[in-house]
Amino acid sequence: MCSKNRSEVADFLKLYLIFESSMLKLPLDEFMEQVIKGGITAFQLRDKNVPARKRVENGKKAAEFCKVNNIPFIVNDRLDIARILTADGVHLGDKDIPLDIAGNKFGEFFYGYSCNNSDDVKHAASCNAAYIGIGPIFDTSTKRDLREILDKGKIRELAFAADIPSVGIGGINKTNVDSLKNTGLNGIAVVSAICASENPYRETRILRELVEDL
Ligand code: TZP
Ligand code: MG
Repeated sequence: MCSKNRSEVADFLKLYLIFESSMLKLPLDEFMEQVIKGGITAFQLRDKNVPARKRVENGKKAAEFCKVNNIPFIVNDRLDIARILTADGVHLGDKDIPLDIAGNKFGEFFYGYSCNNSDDVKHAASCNAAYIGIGPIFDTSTKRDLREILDKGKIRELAFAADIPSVGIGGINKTNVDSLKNTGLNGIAVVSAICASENPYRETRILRELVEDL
């Protein structure tokens, strides 16, 4: 069950790092040290470009860093991997194991749900999702089969459509965070801006400062 209340969730969504090991420019341990020092507030194991065995191995290391530093550890798509790694949360989308079924069967996690329209938001709310991801906000090459890019009006509409904390996702980096002000988002989720950086500490630090003004 989600042991976090609404305001704790809203807080940890500030700077939500979604991890892809294939993008890293430095060893995993060093990367984790840097992003934690830089100020990530949540971590998601996505790591879709490596086989499951490697994903679990990377996840084990990353989860250790998160646990010691009190950072929520969330697994994308894979409830089996979430269980193996004793994750705090699981993030699902419309193509994954249905949120309602997962929530009933695997109540040990809190859930995040990807939303691109108001039906998605209604679904997330009816399944008691702890938070929603709203996007894509900008174009990005990180994800294939990208859904429709949302304009600021739509982001605002979805962010206010349900009383669930929300995080924006898709192509977000230090040059465009400012444009998300007053959209009602509680924070940003990024993959390449941090994972592909030569200096993850600096990048994280800059993004963390920027999101304080959202
Ligand atoms: N869902 C919507 S866009 C996206 C996901 C997982 C990828 C975001 O990656 P990046 O590199 O931050 O644009
Ligand atoms: Mg998914």
